[in-house]
Amino acid sequence: MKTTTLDTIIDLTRYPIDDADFAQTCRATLDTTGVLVLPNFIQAPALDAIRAEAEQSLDQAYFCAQNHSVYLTPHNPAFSKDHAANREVVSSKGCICDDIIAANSPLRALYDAEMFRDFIKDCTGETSLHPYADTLSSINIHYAHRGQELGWHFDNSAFAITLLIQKPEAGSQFEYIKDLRSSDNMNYDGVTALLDGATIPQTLDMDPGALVLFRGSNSIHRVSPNESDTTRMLAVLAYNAQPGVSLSESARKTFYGRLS
Ligand SMILES: O=C(O)CCC(=O)C(=O)O
Ligand SMILES: [Fe+2]
Repeated sequence: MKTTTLDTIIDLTRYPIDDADFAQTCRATLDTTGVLVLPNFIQAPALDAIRAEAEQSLDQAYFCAQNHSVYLTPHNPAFSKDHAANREVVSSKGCICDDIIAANSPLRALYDAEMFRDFIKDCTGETSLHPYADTLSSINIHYAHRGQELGWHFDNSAFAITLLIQKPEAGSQFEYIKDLRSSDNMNYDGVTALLDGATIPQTLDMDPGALVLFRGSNSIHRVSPNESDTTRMLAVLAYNAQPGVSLSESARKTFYGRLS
């Protein structure tokens, strides 16, 4: 499928992303709730093309599983192994990188479109957004087969942009607690209660074609294990506030299995 104009990818009638009032409404939602979900943001034919590309590229995905703390920090010897700072959760997924995404993919057209980037700036308050300097990190597609999950974590980045491509029949629920921590309060007790199952998180409903903006640096979140034989497929669009930034070599090695 050849997609060159943005209106073949985004439903611009329902979502006039270049309209200042619309963008302000989106920003207010993101600011108050920590998340913005735009259902059916992607037009059906473009979503079909993205799903076909994701399916065709699956055999090139790098699958890995990691144990990590919810804070994504190394073991802290000041605390015990069972302390919230050190307790380990598991994340297991597959990933294909930007260099696998086709030049004519609707994902790339969307990622590169100035109108879309301006909308993301309007929503997040960022003044400039740039692609990654490395060849792998700007557009990724994540895969989760049966049993695979993303463990509880706080993001390192201020916000994330995702696009659900395919949804399993069961499991793979996006769960979160808004502002469980703040920049100056790790809230170990709150994290312990969640990991012990004493706190019930909120669930975010999303269907294929939805655009999701999520502020995850203080809002803990996870994607529960896929409980079906339909693979969860999700595109992640990543920008930087500064030009010329590469994802760290250690992160590329860990998540992509290669540096370039
Ligand atoms: O898979 C998702 O919906 C969320 C992904 C996520 O939280 C992350 O990549 O940090
Ligand atoms: Fe995350």
